[in-house]
Amino acid sequence: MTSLRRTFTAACAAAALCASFGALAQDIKPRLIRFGYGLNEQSNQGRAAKVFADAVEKGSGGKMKIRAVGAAALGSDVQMQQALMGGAQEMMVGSTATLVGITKEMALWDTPFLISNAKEADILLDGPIGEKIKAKLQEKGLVGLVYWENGFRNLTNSKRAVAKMEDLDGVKLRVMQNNIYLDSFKMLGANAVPMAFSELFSALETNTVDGQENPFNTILSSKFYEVQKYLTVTNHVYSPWIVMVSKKYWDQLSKAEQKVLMDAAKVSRDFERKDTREEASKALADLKAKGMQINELNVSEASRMRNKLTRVYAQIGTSVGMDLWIETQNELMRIRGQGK
Ligand code: KDG
Repeated sequence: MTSLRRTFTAACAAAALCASFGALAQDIKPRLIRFGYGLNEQSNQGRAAKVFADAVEKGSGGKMKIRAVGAAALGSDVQMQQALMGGAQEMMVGSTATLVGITKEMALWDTPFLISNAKEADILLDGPIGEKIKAKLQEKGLVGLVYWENGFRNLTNSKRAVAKMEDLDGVKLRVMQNNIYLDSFKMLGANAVPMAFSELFSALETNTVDGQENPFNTILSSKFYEVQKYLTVTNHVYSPWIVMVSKKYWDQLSKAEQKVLMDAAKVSRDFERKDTREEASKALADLKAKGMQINELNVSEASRMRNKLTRVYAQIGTSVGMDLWIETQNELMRIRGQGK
């Protein structure tokens, strides 16, 4: 090809690119999007919300703006889910556990001891199984963009160190508003009390409940160490968050605007997982320094708890469907086989 022809071809390509950016830019209108979340601004959830907001503004040339509102100021997870389904709020991030009443397949992520590490979490959640469950939300007026990491959950309480399952007998333990969590901790002997996260600190402070279970990050950022003396490392379940858009709002957006939100969501997901894992790796030492009495279940007690908790597996398999349950078990075997 002559150099003149190459120059002409390059000029056409550049013009086409400019035209497409131009069209893209025209397809992006000035928008203000409310993004609600439940933890405080200083938490891992709050930090990732800011990263998401910055990425949306950058990706839209400043036209689309996110107003991130934390500390459940727009409502609890359940209230925000309703607001998104009704079109009264545009976006949120919250626990998959509180979505089970809307999309029963979300119960997969409540399975005790299902996921053992970050590699398994990322492959399952970002792969076909996580996508399949996310897609189910659309039937209910929600669009799931990405999963963030809440993390591995651990037990705290104000009454005693939990060295064996029987130490949980009679402990009033707050759990998320989710039947698997409720049944699991009743099975362990606790007096499980479903409660929204936004009510939890004051319930612990007033001894309305004795304990709760959450990842180290949340125990730290929500200052539970001020009202909880004992922390028992159980890692009993890997808990995801999910970033969602109201489908009523999503369907009004152009393809270019939807791409801005999805691309920004992926940037925030990668940041959030790295940030959460870095914070979690230091959190135990921080919590000890804050005065918490920390113990780990020994191997025999941990396996007793695991054997007891796996009794909910049949309930979860029925809830999510045996095909999805078996597909998940096979995928985990495949991932674990890779590690050998
Ligand atoms: O809004 C806060 C919740 O999304 C989240 O932290 C859920 O782990 C959770 C809990 O215990 O409520």
